[in-house]
Amino acid sequence: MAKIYVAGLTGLVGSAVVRRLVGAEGLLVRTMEELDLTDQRATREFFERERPEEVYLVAARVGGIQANRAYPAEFLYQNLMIEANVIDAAWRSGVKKLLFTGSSCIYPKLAPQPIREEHLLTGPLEPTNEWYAVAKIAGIKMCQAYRRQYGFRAISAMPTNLYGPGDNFDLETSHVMPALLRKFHEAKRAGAPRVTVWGTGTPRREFLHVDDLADALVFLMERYDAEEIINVGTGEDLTIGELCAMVRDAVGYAGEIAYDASMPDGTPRKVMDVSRLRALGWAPRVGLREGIEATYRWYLEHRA
Ligand code: GFB
Repeated sequence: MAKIYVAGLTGLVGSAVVRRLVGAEGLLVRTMEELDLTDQRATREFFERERPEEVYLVAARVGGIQANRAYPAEFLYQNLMIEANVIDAAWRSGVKKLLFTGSSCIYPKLAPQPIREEHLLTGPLEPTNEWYAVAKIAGIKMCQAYRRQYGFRAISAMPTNLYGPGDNFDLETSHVMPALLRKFHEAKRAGAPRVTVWGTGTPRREFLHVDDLADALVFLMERYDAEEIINVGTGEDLTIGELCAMVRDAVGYAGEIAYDASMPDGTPRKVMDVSRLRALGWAPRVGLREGIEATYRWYLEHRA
């Protein structure tokens, strides 16, 4: 029975991985208050003491397009420190396998679509999230370097945009899906004539339910062991305008949708080529409409 440490317990991804591993003996978790992963000494002492065998490094400072551009220093520093401390301490303490997660924003702003893993570092990044992206690319390179120099079995999975239970619904710092669910819900309750969303509605995005991601990460921990990064997604995308219509229907709002073009659109499109993961035998199970409806029910139960 392997001792498994999930770094990032309270986050969207961390809580989903813990849900997916529920019942697994030897599951090790710590809240940010219990263990600050930006603190090198505390992180090393934790690994020396607990000596986990498998590590899901899904702890990170994350946020939507506005948070990324509003807090560049924090997004770069906190993610760099978490990665450097955890990957190094894991190797020093004899961890057998570590899985690191990044995000599709690591790829060039104008990468060919769908985006293949080899498109990494082939062009300029999207300016709104370059700080976070550079930190995540450093994490990928650290995994690859520790594998090359020490034979450390570190793998890197790159998920697309995520959504689901346990998400951040703050309208300033969240991603688009929770923001839209909250905006349409509050407009319906208030009887507001329209909902204003950011940008132009024309960018395209791909969305993966976080429980599908957690399932894919457990699958990769068990079956993938290579230096190359691997994309995790559905391979399908839609415009933000189409997403607004789906969320409006799920919430049952009848008003209009207006666009605030003074807010950034970000990357025009970032749909993942998921053929590498499909070839290993993994596929998502949660459809987008079904996932949106389930997440809206979760929001209604937890919004207080
Ligand atoms: O989800 P989101 O913030 O992140 O925005 P990105 C996706 C698209 O939705 C953008 C539009 O074109 C936004 O302009 N949008 C419309 C909104 N209304 C809203 C709203 O109320 N809130 C938000 N947040 N967006 C992030 C990266 O980029 O993707 C992160 O910055 C990470 O680092 C994440 O990679 C997965 O997809 O544009």
